[in-house]
Parts: sequence; C-alpha cells; structure tokens
Amino acid sequence: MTEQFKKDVYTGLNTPNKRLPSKYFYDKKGDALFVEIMNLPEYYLTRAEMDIFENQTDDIIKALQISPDCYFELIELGAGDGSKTKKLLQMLHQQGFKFDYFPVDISQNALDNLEADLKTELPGVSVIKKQGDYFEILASLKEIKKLKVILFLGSNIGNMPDEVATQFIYDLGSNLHPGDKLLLGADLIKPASIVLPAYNDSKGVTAAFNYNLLARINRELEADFDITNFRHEPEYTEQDGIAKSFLVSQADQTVCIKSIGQSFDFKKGERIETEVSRKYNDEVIHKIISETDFKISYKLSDGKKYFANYILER
Ligand code: AVJ
Repeated sequence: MTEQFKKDVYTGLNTPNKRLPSKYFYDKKGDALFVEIMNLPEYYLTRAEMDIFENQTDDIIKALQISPDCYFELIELGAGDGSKTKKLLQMLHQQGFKFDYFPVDISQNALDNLEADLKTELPGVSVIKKQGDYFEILASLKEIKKLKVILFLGSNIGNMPDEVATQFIYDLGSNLHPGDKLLLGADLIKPASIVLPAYNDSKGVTAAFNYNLLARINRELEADFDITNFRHEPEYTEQDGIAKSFLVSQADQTVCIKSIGQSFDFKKGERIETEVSRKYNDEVIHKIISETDFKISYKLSDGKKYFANYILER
C-alpha cells in the first residue's frame, strides 16, 4: 500500500499539471470526514440516492428481475456505511428472497462497522465481508455460478474519466456471466448553483477532506506540507458536467517528501488536482455502456431528478 502510495504521489507531483489520486482521501480520518460530508445540507447526492432506495425499493427489485427461487449474490463495491443498501436488504429479506450480501471495501474499518450494524439491524441477512481490490474479489467469486447483482452506488464512477469508467465497467462485465446485473448510481448534470456548494460547503468539511490528503502525505510519507499554505478550490462547468477539486498553493514554496527523497516546488497560484466528480446524462451513460458488454434495462431517479440509478444487464 505505502509503496503504491509513494509511486502515485511521485508520478502525480512530477507532471506539469500536478495531481494526486482521489482514492487516497480515504484513510481513517478521511472516512470520518466523508461520513460528515454525506450529512451536509449542501451534499445532495446521498439524500437523492437515498430517496430512490427508500421510495422505489420495490421498483428496484422488480427491475432487477430476480426469480424468487433463485439464490443470488448481492455484491456491493465500496459499501461504506451501507445506509442506502440497508433499505434494499430489508425489502429483499422481507419479500423472501434468498441471497448473500458481500460488502466489498478497501477500508477494513468501514466493513467491520457495517457488519456489526447489520448484525443488530438485519440479523436474518447473510453478510460476508470482503476487504480488498474490487477485481481480485470479483475474480475470486467468478467461479461461483450463482446469479450476481453488483451495486456500485453513490456516483463513485464519477471519480473516473470516461475512458477509465468505460474500461472499469467492461472489466466488471468480464468478471460476470450473462444475465448478471449491475446497479449503477450516477449523479446527473445540473446547474453550478447546486453542484458547486456540494463541493464547497459552508462548514468547510469538504475543504478539510481535501486538506487531509496533504496531511496524510505528511503522516505516511514523512512530508512537510504546510497545509495552511494551500486553499481548497472546486470548479464546475455545467456544459461538460465535470466537477473538479484543487488545492491551490498560496505562495511560492518548496515541500520535501522524505520517503520519496525529493523536494517539490509550488508557484503561488499553482494547483494540484485532487478529484474529478463527473456528472452524467443519458447520452453520456449510453455512450459509456455501449462500449461494454452491458445493456441498460431500467433507469430510476429521485423526485428532484438530481440522481439516477441505472440497471444494467450483462
Ligand atoms: C464518493 C466520489 C461520489 O465525488 O461526490 C465528496 C467524493 N468528494 N465530496 C463525490 C466527494 C468531495 C464523492 N464520491
């Protein structure tokens, strides 16, 4: 883990347009900040998807077209705290469906909490937690010839540029069998007046989330980033539907990353790109899916049309 982290930081900071991969937001501190983000009034994404999972649970289940006598596997990639999934688990259980729930996450901490939670809230549901890399885990489950339903929620796909997202979904498909399903959560393109505050909340939680990336590099790679010398800056244009987050250097400064054995210069105003959060419409989703082995079979969205869950069939 640390070796890969070092490598990614090294590569990202040695390119002319400096960037750091957003996956490194999620250490223990980052996990906690992200939970806080999901509860912010400005962060509409979680509430919008929750609206779908709460009010259209039955439609989701119908659209998945699972036959009631078929024992299936429900696999969630990046399960986090599982708050939306619980609604689905509860309804599936109540309707007598037979399944194992496999929450997959890189954070062991998040998985342990989720398992403990489900044990008390939904004791009848079989939970098999899997910590690690999505594709290694899917490959290890490929041998099991049961129907699989994959959940990839929260618009986590939005952290990937379209070509990467296409490859990702294609690779998911190659670890599945015909008839398997993918439930994909996608934040929809909407005006900047709604999107920008979601990435620049008034309490500064999102800023703290962004700064934690530098703090983590300080902690884990023995660096000396002066975090007060960087400012959180989000950017979004409705026209292309892409939100980005940056850390902007507030001065000419040099930062030493000891475990990499290199210093990095930052000019005043120079930016480090830390995250891409793509927003979608049907056209973009159709284009991505058309280059994979999936077909779109259904779309659900919340009352405000902020968010969509697409049901794809392999
Ligand atoms: C978890 C990737 C969907 O991009 O909206 C929240 C992460 N970053 N606030 C997003 C995030 C800043 C989030 N995703």
